[in-house]
Amino acid sequence: MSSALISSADASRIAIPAEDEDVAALRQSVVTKLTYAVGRDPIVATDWDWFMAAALAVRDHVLERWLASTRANYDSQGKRVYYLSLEFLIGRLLHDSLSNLGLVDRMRAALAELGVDYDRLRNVEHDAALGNGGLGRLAACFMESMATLQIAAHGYGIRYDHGMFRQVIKDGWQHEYPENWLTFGNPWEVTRPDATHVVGFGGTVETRAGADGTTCYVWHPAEAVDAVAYDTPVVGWRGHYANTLRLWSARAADPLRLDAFNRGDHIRALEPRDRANAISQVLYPSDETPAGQELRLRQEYFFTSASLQDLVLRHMRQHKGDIRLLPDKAAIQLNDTHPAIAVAELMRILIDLHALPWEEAWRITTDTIAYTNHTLLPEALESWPVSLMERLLPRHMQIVYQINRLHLDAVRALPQFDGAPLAALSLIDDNAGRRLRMSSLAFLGAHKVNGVSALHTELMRQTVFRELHQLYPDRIVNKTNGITLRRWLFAANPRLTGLLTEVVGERVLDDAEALAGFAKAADDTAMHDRLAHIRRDNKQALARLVAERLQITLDPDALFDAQIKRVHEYKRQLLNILETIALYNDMRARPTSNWVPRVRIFAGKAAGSYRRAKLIIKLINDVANVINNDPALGGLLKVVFIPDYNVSLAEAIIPAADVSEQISTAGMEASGTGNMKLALNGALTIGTLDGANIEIRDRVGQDNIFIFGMTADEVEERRRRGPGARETIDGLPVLQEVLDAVAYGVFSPDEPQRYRELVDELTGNDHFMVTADFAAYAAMQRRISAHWHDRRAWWRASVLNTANVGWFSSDRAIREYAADIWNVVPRIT
Ligand code: 26Q
Repeated sequence: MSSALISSADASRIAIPAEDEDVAALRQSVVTKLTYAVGRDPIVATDWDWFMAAALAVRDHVLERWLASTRANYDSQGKRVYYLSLEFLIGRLLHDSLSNLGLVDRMRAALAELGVDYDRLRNVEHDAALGNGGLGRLAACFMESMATLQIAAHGYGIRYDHGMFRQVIKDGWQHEYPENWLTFGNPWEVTRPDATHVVGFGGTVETRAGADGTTCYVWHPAEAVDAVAYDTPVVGWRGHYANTLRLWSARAADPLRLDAFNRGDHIRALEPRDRANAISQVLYPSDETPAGQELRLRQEYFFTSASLQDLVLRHMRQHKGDIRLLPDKAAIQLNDTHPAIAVAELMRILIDLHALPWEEAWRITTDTIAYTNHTLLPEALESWPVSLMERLLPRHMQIVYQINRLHLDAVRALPQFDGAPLAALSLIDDNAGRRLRMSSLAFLGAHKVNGVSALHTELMRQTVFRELHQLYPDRIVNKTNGITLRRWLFAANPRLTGLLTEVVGERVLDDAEALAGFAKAADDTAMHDRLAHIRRDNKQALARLVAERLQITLDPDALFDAQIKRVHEYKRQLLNILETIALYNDMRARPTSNWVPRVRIFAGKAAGSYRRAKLIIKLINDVANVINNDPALGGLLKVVFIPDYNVSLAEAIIPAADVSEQISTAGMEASGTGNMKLALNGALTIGTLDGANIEIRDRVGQDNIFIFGMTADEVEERRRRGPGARETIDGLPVLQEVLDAVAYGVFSPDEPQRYRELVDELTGNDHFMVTADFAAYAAMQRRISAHWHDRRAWWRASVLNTANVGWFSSDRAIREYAADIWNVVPRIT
């Protein structure tokens, strides 16, 4: 040990166990980082300083794997996967990295010797919140699985200066504040100034006569923006392998207009810099209805272009400049339509820069690109005004028109389309001004298009992509989503993980399907007791968090019921809170009944511009206020809205949940992934036949999940028939009483009319079928309470949930993508 770096006082206090060299080495490297990278003396170091030092020490371990992996990829000359996503919702990395490297215990010991508490320290890390929700978290789980399976992969996205906004609840209302994860530095990233690409915008296209009578096109952009690469290693399970997440930051290629500066116009001189910087400044918070702002389109093209330039350059360097080999060496996956302009950009690169003929460029493009769809909501499908596209990306629009021409010509040549209207098949939507349909562009430019659950994929074939599917019946495939067990079980719930390894053996740590072995514990009451003990500990930890943040006391013996996800009308937090009010009314009316003590937990953000969703948050908080402070209840029912939901909060709530709320209007939730995380941790699902809920039911069994409500077909049918809410409510006095209470201000005496609009929607259109599903939902909640009384039945169902959801591992999902879409073979099979 070199004691020069720590004070002599420390040196004498710390006794290094001679047998544990690793701990000593780790401790030494933390101290070295603290001294030489952070520039702090241990005596005065803050938790943040220690965090940075620990993270940098861990990063050294990761870097070794990373460089070795990169070298191995290069030597193997194999195919690489490129995952293009505007969102990577990775959360914190310290514990995740240590856990995957198997270094948690050693780091804990090393820090303890330095007088630092690991658990306090891991909590000071900012979440990397570079995503809105499911789509962004899926990208993060997939990156981790690809590293675990040793698939050579690069994630490409944007290094937002400000990620998902910080949610603060004031007087029950949501307020949005900028998020500042980079302010004090990011220990995980490495800047790569050499990997800078220039991205053009606007300008003109020049036509030139090329050799042998062909025409060449030269784009002269009016504006140039530099994309600067920041790389973060993504280390897989057991630390054998690491991939790269490359995020682009925007800089003006020419930051200062010297002409203006020299005139003394300093503000104008800095305009190009500000215009460029704006591109990577902030993540767009989504309410799933694209706002169609120019800055968003600039983000999309910026990161797509930089990524394609980067991967083509890598390909040319590695494969002797033979661009024709691209489909054999690269698989590009588009995470939703956000990078759909990749289709036109790759065509432009191949034709304009590599002089390939159209047909060959098109074959290479479609063989290389695949596209994942995450939504069917018509209002959520991206389309851009043609006028905006022509102004910003003139050359790309020429290419798009040519793709469309050839596509429609091919359609016209087919006998079955003779005389059929082609409008539905066109890339251009003529209905509301001319707009480019990004989902159609992505579909045509891809060899495979996938949905994210079996139901969703089937609905894609029947609805949004009906016509295109008829034309290309083999193109749409299903890839049901998955989650990484490393974060959502091993790291989030170490106690349950310990029990599982004890019962089914260590192999569960490497093979999610081995969880099936846990089913043998389904009827073992001693095992039930141990599970109940673990759950109670987790609930107590969550109760501490809630007490600290909200000054609300939760009873860890109550049933914890959690609905944690973005707040959106189709996810139906409103259904949940209305039923909570009904339960409250009933508890007050029949105080001596054998009630199950319950906690209704909500967490989630509403897009800042989504008025209704924000009103629903306010309603939840207003209801919570009344219920939590009603002495008549004696704490039997509590409602909590935990602010600022993010990955770290999810990691705290999920292991503590008894019931998982997955109650979207059937046909509207593409998949859901929170449903998988909660079931994995043993929560019982109350849910509709929507998204992956259906497949979860198929695996855990009818008896171990609480399914209620209309099917997607029934929803469609009922919508066709027109509004039927009035009759439904008339037949449900319990619901009428709840709606009256909300409408007349029982929960908002300061503003009795506050919820008028919500109630009007429910009694009128009720687009999301809240009233239609209310009775079935309420009945199912009562069945859950009855089930809770039967502890044997409850824990049996819980065991069978954990045991049967191994299939929802993102390792399985990635293996399917690898085999059916990318044509790559994982080194770990
Ligand atoms: C689009 C244009 C402009 C601004 C923002 C957006 C935008 C951003 C994010 C639109 C949608 C999103 C996110 C969508 C999303 O998270 N979808 C979810 O994806 C999950 C992973 O497949 C599914 O499990 C969920 O069902 C689905 O809602």
